Amino acid sequence: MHTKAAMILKQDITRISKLLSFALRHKPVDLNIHLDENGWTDVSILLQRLVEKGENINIDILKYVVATNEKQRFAFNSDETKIRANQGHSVSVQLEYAPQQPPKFLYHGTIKKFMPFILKDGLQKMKRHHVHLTNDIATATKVAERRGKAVILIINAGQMFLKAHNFYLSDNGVWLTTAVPPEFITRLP
Ligand code: HQG
Repeated sequence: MHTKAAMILKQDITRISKLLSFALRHKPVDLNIHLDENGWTDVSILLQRLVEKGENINIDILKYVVATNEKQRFAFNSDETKIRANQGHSVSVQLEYAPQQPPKFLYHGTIKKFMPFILKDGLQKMKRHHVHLTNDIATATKVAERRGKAVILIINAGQMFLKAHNFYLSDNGVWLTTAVPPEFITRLP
């Protein structure tokens, strides 16, 4: 299915994926595209803009980039005329994920220097729409290691849920919530 795209270099895929992440989550104006209120943008216009930017891209390559993205950061709509980022936005969009019951425990990876603030104020969404949580320690560790030595926090999501905190599961398996108060956080020894 992806044969036409098979010759594209890994570095090209990475660059296109980063361009997409940035435009679809943070700054659509950089690519001169428009996101609708649910974060979707028109695929043919997006392709045109990428070509104008000098990218050697077509629909097959775009599908390949989306399908092979290791964190499944992007999704097409059902007829593949629109594309959006699954999570991670700083621009205001309604992803419309339905609230759902989380596992008893979730994890968040951070670094030591943020700990005094996190213990005092809890986990905050900072520049994004939500706090990002995972159901496995390995992913939390990877997220933390973007910044330094990992500190892994265990989030008592079951208790939070009982106390009416909403949780959402993004299409690429990231658990999202608005904030995690300090009483639901313990540090993994
Ligand atoms: C920290 C990447 C001070 C928080 C990753 C984190 C993830 C606080 C940073 C996704 C705080 C925010 C999200 C508080 C939280 N005071 N610092 N009260 N509360 N923090 O990038 O979770 O590659 O917005 O611990 O893999 O690191 O973009 O969140 O260190 O899935 O797809 O503030 O981004 O995915 O950083 O990462 P971020 P995150 P993508």
